[in-house]
Amino acid sequence: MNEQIVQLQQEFEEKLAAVTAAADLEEIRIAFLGKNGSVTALTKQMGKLSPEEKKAFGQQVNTLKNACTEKINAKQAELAKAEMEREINSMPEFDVAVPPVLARGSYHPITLVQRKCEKIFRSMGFTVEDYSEVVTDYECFESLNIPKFHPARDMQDTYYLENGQLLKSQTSAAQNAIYRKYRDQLINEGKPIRAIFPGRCFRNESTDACHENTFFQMEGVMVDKNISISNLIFFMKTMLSEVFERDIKVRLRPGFFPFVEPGFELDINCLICGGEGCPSCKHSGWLELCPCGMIHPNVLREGGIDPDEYTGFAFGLGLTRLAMMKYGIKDIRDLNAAGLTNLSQFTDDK
Ligand code: FA5
Repeated sequence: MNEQIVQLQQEFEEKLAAVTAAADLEEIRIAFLGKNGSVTALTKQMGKLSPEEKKAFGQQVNTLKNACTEKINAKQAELAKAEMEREINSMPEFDVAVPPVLARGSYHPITLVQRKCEKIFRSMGFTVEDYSEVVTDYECFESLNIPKFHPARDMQDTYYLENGQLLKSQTSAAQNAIYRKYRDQLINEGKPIRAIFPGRCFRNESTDACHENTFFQMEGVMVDKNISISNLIFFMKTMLSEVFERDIKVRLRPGFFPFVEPGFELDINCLICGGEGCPSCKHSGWLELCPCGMIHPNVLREGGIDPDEYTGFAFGLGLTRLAMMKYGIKDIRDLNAAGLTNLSQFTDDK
């Protein structure tokens, strides 16, 4: 082998063996294999050689070049591995048995209010029902005495699916199914129907401080012989005094809903402004909270119940608004905004 090549190889080996950092390795690469490096310089000598010498010399230079490249790459991998081991060894000990220091989760204010209402109504013999968010036109409107083209539909425009189903605009959409589920017990065993069904509702709505396009209601129905408006008022008063744990000013005024007759609007004195008027109550001092009324005979009949024999009441509590009043939340939109700092302040109220 050419003596110059042998010497260069030895020099390279010695320098490489002394390398302990990636930066030094790069210096060696440039010094030997770079544009002006010593191995590259060897190729420039080839012009002076005869064709035979050139061939042999060229092969030796190439072998040296490849060997240097391989050794540099291997050294690079070795240094990276050593660096990673150093990092791992310098990490603090990790004890999997130590519990993580994380903030405690909390229930959403609507969940808290819903659970509270469920507890109150359960204690009065009501069952708690679950119902789909996607319903048919029949469930949401037709069965509730709201035929097609009835103007009452205008206030409950909602989101329609291509198959004609819709996202329910009111929890009343479950009424028909509840009557059908329990009517045999009512008729054959004399057990009154007492059910509540909380759920998410959807409306095509211009949002403001007290209107959202997605909100919660809680429907309640009671059907038996001789149910009257006094029963309705009793249950509404009991529910409100237990939810708020103090006296609340309420007012009952006539209201129209095709599925009740007579129908009422139950408003509560706005607890955000104390009745003086603010954006949360549309500056009226009162907040529409719980429309209600005596179930319309057509609706009972549609549910398979004879309205000449049975009567009942129904109400549609605005759960989201109830949560606003209970916790002093001024803008309904904060409840859907997923601001965990705001929402988590209700943690301790189980
Ligand atoms: C209804 O939805 C009737 N189904 C209620 C009912 C049931 C009446 C049974 C009679 C018998 P209304 O559209 O008014 O009614 O809504 C009921 C309550 O839901 C309102 O009082 C209000 O508290 C709440 N609510 C209605 N729309 C919204 C909205 N966009 N954002 C937040 N809460 C709403």
